[in-house]
Amino acid sequence: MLLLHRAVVLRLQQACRYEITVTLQCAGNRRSEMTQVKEVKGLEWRTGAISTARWAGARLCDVLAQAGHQLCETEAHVCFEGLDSDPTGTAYGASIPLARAMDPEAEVLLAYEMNGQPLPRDHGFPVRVVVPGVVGARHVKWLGRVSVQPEESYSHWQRRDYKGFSPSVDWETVDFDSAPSIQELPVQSAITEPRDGETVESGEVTIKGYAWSGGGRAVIRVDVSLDGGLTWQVAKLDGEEQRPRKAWAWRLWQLKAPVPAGQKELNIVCKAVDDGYNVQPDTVAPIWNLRGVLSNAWHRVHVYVSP
Ligand SMILES: Nc1nc2c(c(=O)[nH]1)N[C@H]1C(S)=C(S)[C@@H](COP(=O)(O)O)O[C@H]1N2
Ligand SMILES: [Mo]
Repeated sequence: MLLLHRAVVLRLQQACRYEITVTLQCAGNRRSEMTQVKEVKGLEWRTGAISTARWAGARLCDVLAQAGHQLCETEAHVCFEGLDSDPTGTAYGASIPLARAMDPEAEVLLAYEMNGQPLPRDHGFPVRVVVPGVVGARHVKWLGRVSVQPEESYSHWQRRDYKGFSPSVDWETVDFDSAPSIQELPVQSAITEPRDGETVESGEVTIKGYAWSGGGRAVIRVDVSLDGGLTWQVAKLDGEEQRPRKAWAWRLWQLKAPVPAGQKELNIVCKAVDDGYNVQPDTVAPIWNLRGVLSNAWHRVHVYVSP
């Protein structure tokens, strides 16, 4: 067990420093689109529950190795506790499998810097966990304790939340023990420009957005449609080429396309493909779930063309 007091933070800073760019996405990103199908429990996130930063810190695998842990504890999990607690006094907690934590290629960090500065308070000062390619809920902030346990964290957020279910499951019938906790997230993309309901100039339209996939899978293509998905054009991916199996950061993308003459409205759609050729589902109803997580259907915005 490792209690994170000042001396430990100092020791982490003396360990070998790693810096990586990682996108962190909340399981509830784009939940508001699920609400349009049927009511769900949770904050009404649109496309903004995702962000990307440069994180620096010590690798968790190095810290665990120093503490004498080995990969032979195959079924074990690394449990994290935050220093924050809910109104009942229970600390925030989550866990990841030891196998990921011990894998140097997985680059799990105990991060003390964000974008070259000490972690801001809101993002977990003094130390937070960064688990590249994995759902935001496991990136525990204000880290207070790390422990290796035979089972997953017993926290509410590991066992009674952040799990996916069939659209037919409701709060009467849900059995949280029947589904695995969300770890790696599925392929995702969204349009950030233009906004839904906006009026764009005739002639040419510029469409921008983000695309990302979990588990280090690289985005290999983003398809964009101006006619609701009948015809498609391939967007230009900006930023750096991603490392194979370590594509932790999103790709921003854009497409400049002529607006077909006489068009009064456009139904803009985007969808991404990752290097496993995983694609996004076309509509949200078949992936609806009671907690509104894993919402990754084609993203659609409807705009008007100025006459
Ligand atoms: N200690 C603690 N860590 C936490 C949380 C929390 O409530 N307490 N929320 C988690 C969730 S659900 C998400 S999506 C991310 C959000 O990270 P950010 O605030 O840096 O964007 O933090 C995770 N880590
Ligand atoms: Mo979240």
